[in-house]
Amino acid sequence: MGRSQSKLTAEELEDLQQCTRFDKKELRQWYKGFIKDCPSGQLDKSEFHNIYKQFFPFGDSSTFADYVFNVFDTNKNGMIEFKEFIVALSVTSRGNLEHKLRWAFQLYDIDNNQMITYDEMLSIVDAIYKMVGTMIKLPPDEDTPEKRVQKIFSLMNKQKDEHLTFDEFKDGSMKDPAIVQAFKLYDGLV
Ligand SMILES: [Ca+2]
Ligand SMILES: [Ca+2]
Ligand SMILES: [Ca+2]
Repeated sequence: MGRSQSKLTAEELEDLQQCTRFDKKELRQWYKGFIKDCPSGQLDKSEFHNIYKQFFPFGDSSTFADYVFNVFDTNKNGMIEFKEFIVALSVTSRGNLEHKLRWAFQLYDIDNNQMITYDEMLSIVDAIYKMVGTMIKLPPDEDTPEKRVQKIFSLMNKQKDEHLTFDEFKDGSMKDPAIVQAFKLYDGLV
């Protein structure tokens, strides 16, 4: 769906309905809004940055926005097409907890090898702190990205190796609402 068009075709609607939890009416509305903001039919990185800037005008959201962008951009062509946008939106707004956690896992798993390393988690948390750090007050044992990641990572890392698997990430997230909370941060953004 790289080309620009004012309306979705019947086949496209059918396909999108299969891939999301939106009905046709909602899909048409989202499409209308998407095309209004992105007449080319694609959302590029700088437009994506601008969305985050509106929500976090005092922090630096660009790094975090880049990581989120990469999760949206499933075909890795450097653009977010409507289908990518609406599928991600469906997961983050209407997916069940497992789906949401899978999505969050992809965000943290920067190199996409199905494992989260300490460094990957630190990169994401660091980006979140840069974006919101001055807006929220954190407990002393979590007031730097390093402290927070050390805490969360060791909490989740049941199998004491160098990385988190999805199961570790899932179990840990269910036990520590703080992770799901961090994840909610962008839940409301898209
Ligand atoms: Ca894409
Ligand atoms: Ca990884
Ligand atoms: Ca592990």
